Amino acid sequence: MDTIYAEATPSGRGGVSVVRLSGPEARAIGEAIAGPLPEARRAELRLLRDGEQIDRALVIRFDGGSSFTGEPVVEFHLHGAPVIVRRLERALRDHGARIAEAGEFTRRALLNGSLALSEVEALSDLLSAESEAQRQQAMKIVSGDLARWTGMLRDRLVRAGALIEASLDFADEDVPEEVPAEVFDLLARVRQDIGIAIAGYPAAERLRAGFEVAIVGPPNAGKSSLLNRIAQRELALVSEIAGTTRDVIELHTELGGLAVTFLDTAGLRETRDMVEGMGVERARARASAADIRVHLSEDGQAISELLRDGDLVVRTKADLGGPGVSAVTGAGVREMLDEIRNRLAGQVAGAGMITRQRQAQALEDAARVLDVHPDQPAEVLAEAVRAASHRLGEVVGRIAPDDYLDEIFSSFCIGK
Ligand SMILES: Nc1nc2c(ncn2[C@@H]2O[C@H](COP(=O)(O)OP(=O)(O)O)[C@@H](O)[C@H]2O)c(=O)[nH]1
Ligand SMILES: [Mg+2]
Repeated sequence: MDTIYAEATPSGRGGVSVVRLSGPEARAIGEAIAGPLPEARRAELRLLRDGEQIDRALVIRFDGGSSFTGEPVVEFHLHGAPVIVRRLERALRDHGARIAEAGEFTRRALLNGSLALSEVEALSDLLSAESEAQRQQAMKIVSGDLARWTGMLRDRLVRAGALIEASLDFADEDVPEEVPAEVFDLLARVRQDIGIAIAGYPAAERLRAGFEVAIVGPPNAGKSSLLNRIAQRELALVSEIAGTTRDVIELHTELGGLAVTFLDTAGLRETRDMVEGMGVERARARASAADIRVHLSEDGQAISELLRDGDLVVRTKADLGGPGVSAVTGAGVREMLDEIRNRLAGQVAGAGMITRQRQAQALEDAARVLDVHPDQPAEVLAEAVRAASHRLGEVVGRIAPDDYLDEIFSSFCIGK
């Protein structure tokens, strides 16, 4: 196993730059550059040298088993300047370390069992979180809630397994011992909890992915103007000519803690213009896939072919008289956004900790193998309990196919 290094802080000038060194030679290389290292997990100032003086830096040593990667790690907290970082990195290379790949520290943490697969997945979500709700959701898993929950279910299975084994041990050849009722009670409770968790998956997945809200309506309703009002800048072209908007224009934003993408779409109408027609088709497709549609018009009519439960029907150009919103004055826009936010929050109210298909699948498998008839022989029950426990272990997981890991780590940066 190579000893790897990378700058853990963003490169550039700052208060401090942290360079992390991890691997079997970390301690030896650290000592060659910093002299005797401080006690584990204690920060001390050292003069770093490599033929010449490099920097005075805080040095922290972590031993294998109690570091982020699970390997011996040395961290150097340098003065924050790229030239200092580059000079130290050269010294590390000269002592045999190599630069880490993107996500390689985390990959080692997974390999060495100091992070579970679900924690790595959540870490990737945390790093790409754009909203408060996404951050909170990822943080729950990073802090181990999912691992604790599956651990609790597995404890129940262990207890059930022990009860089954005991009944097997005492079974008389002729009179098979009854499997105690507590076993079926335990298994039923595990299946029930799994059912609840799976039911919360679609909502949690949507929270993780973020929401789409499409603004639809006839040409010239003021859709692009409303998008610009929400964006507080001129994102979309506005004109009094019908058919101005053709592509779908996206505004990524955070709405009361939720990640929301607003879509401005081409006005829906029959058209002979081929390009506008393509825009209309695109508008229909994106709008019907969105989580909510805002039907915008001057007369308060919805586009009936796209109207679904939970959509908003909004009158606009209220500044010209009548109720509704106005993109010109901004009247009513705040209230409309609050309403959208509440409806989206309502859609994810039951969000649980299961955020990925992979986890939901493992849970479904566990529930399925536990679905055994009480009349089955004790050996069959015991095997079902073992198999279910194994599936539950996969939810949190240590191993995963390489291509799955490659995909996850591709979103990490070097130094993570
Ligand atoms: N008075 C008034 N005019 C508006 C409002 N919103 C849009 N408009 C005007 O309506 C026309 C069409 O606007 P636009 O945003 O391009 O509509 P779209 O085709 O639905 O995207 C433009 O001339 C806008 O200036 C509004 O709230 N009040
Ligand atoms: Mg438009």
